[in-house]
Amino acid sequence: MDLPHDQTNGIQQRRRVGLVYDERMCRHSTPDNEPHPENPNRIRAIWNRLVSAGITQRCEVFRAKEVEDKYIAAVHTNNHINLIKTISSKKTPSQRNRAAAKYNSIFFNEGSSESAYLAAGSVLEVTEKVAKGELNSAFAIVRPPGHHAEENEPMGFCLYNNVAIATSFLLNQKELGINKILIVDWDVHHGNGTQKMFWKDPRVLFFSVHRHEHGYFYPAGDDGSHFMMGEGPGLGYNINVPWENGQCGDADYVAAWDHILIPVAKEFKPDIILISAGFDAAIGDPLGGCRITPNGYAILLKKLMEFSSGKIIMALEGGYNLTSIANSVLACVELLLEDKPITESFDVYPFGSTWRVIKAVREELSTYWPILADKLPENLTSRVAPLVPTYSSESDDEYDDGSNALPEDLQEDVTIPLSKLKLTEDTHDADQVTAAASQAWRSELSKIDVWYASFGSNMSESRFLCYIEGGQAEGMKRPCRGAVDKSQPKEVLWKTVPHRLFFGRESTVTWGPGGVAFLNPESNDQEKTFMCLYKITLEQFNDVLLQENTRADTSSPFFDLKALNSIEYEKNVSLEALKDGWYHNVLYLGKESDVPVITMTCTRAHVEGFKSGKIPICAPPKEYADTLVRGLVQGKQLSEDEAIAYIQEASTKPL
Ligand code: X5A
Ligand code: ZN
Repeated sequence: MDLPHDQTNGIQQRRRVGLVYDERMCRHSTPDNEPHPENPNRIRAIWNRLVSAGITQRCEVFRAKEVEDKYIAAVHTNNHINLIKTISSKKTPSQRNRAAAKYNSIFFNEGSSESAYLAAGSVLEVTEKVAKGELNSAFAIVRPPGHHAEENEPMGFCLYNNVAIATSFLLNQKELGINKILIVDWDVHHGNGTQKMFWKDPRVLFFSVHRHEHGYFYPAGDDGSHFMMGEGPGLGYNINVPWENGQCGDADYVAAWDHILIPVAKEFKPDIILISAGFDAAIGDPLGGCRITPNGYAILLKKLMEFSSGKIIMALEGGYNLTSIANSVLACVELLLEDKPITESFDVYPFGSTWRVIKAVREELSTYWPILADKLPENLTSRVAPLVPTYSSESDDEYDDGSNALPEDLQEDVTIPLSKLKLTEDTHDADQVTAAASQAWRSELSKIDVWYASFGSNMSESRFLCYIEGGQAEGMKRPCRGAVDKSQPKEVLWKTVPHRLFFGRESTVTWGPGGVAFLNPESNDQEKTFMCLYKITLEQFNDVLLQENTRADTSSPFFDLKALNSIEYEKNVSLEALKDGWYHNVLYLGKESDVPVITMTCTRAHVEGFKSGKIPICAPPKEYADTLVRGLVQGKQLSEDEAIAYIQEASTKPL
């Protein structure tokens, strides 16, 4: 036993730390155990690391318990509970696949229901024990994760919102005397589900720091922006720190703590803290592209231990590099056990963009938290680390193997101290230089024109312009962000191509239930598909690609000059960086007045999936079909009746 660490003035001050782990949470997996970053080995790796470090013997270990429906019902709809409850028992594998396809980044198998109930139950159980003082703190090693799950929608690998369920449990058990709860969400992705559940509730201060990329990073959109501050009585009790770029590490996170979270927490005085502890901002993570070290996580945790008499519950969220997550969790649990002193490293400064974000957050929130109104000293914020330009390495790609997430020489050891990171000393304008460098591809590609040929809803000009100017056209359920360069297409023209138009998938976020248009990349002389061509720059084409495939980082183009030059010979180029989007296959359709005509559609492999029935062929929803008809009629290609018949044929004829 490590007695020396546990003694203060000769009195043993053993901290009671709870751990929940249960092999049954490994039963949730992809249908045929297809490779997926959110897989059972994540929690196994963490548990094994704690066992081999001798940590589990120093903690109180619990098996998982299933949560009761009444506690879930405090944050989820009955409809959602029924979906998760019945997904395993009452469905066949193909019914489950079809159900999962309706949601964003969700898979189901026969073990999903049980795992979801155990994950939520585990977090709830240790939360209750910490609240009652039976434990000082706890770590719940659970999966599936929870923070993306919304009231009525599983999302982003999350089924039940574990942390939200535990939080509302505490609020409803009045005898526990918990009136103010701080949720710290340090997963690299925004905690959209949790944010929405406590949006109007001043008893819950929700703080999320995440990679945002101006709304391009998962979960794309504005929910994670720092303007989202809560509403009504909850106004000011929702704090988002949206990083503009990847690569953020210990120095950036410590700065967000020191200059936003900690001063606010001092005012708020939480009775208890729950951490949505994803470790996908860890160095080496394949999805996050950030660089927090295990020691960095320990620093962030230590800074929270001074509140709520150390009552902290950590619940695992994301984190996809097994070594990184195991070492990071180990560092956190060791700190919960010992509260040992940790040295902060000042070898590396935050990025210029980090200070920009922190200043913007402080300014926006200072109305509600006057402590944030003070101006940060110039000598603090002028010291910045340069951002290293990256090439197509940080797309938020579920199946990325992570080999691109770190510079070559850092891939071996994920626990490398900050001092080894090759970041040079401060230069005053380093940030401007590097921010520009990371978007340097834009100016080059802005000089090249292409015809973007549309065959689906983009044939309606007002709908296509949403991808350029931003906005929401008739029938769309969500707005688009638009391109960086918002200039109008230079020309519009129509043509037909010998390719088959068809409709597939069951539902999309923009149009709701129903199929959307695809063009078979294989040509066929019997077919004739109308296409509306927009002359735009290659830069804008890349922004359209990004929006059609909703993901990723913009520090490099996806379809660059090299790709444009080769496509004439290769006919289509399937873009690896966007490979789990539905429109990442760029197809060459010839030239018009010497300018290449390109479109984006699914891959040939997808077409095989549609043919075999693995991916559903599905008629378009009314709003979507109406938009196509509008496009064809306004473009003077067909009369309304002809356009309706054209869509009808494409949606009924077998592939
Ligand atoms: C919990 C978590 C990430 C979802 C990414 C989907 N989810 N591309 O980290
Ligand atoms: Zn995450």
